[in-house]
Amino acid sequence: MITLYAKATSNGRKASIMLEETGLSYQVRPMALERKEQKEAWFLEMNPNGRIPVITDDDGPGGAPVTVFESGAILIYLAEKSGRLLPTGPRDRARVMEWLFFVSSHLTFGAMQVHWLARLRDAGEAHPDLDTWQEENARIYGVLDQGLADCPYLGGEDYSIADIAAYPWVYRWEMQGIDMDGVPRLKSWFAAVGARDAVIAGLGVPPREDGL
Ligand SMILES: N[C@@H](CCC(=O)N[C@@H](CS)C(=O)NCC(=O)O)C(=O)O
Repeated sequence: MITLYAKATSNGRKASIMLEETGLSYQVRPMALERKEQKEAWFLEMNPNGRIPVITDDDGPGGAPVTVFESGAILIYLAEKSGRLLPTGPRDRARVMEWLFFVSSHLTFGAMQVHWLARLRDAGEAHPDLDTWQEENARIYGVLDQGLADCPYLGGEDYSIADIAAYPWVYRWEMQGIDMDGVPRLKSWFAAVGARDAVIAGLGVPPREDGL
C-alpha cells in the first residue's frame, strides 16, 4: 500500500493528482502544517527537509518498502511504478524531463515566493520583494506559454508528469496576480488539464476546510 503524507497545497496536489491518474491504491495521512507536524522527528526521518509531500510504498523496488520525498521525485517514482505518464523513448522522455525540472525549480520556487509574500501583504506586512517575485513569476508563465507553442502539453503531444507538476501552481494564478489572457496557450492548457477527472479528484486530497 502507498501512503501519501500531504496537505492539499500546490506541492501536495502534484502527488495526489498523480496517484489519482495512475489508479494505484493509496491511503492519505493528512498533515497539519499549521501545527508544524512536518517538523516533528518522525516526519523528519522520512524527509529531512520537513516539507510535504512524502510517500511511502510498502511494495517498493524488489518488494521492499521505500520512502520518497520531493514532489518531482514522487512523480517520477509513481510514473515508473505504474508505467504511465513518462515516455520511455529517450527523445520524448528528455522533453518531459526538461519541463518537469523547469517547473520543479523555476515555477515551484517563484510561485511559492509570491504566495508567501502575498500572504504577508494580506496580513498587513507588505514586503518590498513581492513586486520582484511577481515579475519573475510572470516571466516563468511566459516561458510555459512558449513551451506550448507547438504542442498541446508541456511534454509534447501527450499529457505527462510535467503537466501534473505545473497544474497545481497555475491553479493559483489569481493569487499570484497573473493575467491569464496574456498567456493564451497556457490558458487553454489550464482548461484542458483541469477538466480531467483525476485532476479534479486529486485537488481535493486530502479535503481542505477553506475550499481553496
Ligand atoms: N521542493 C519541495 C517543496 C515542498 C514544499 O515546499 N511543501 C510545502 C507545502 S506546498 C510545505 O511543506 N510547507 C511547510 C513548511 O515549509 O514547513 C517539493 O517539491 O516537494
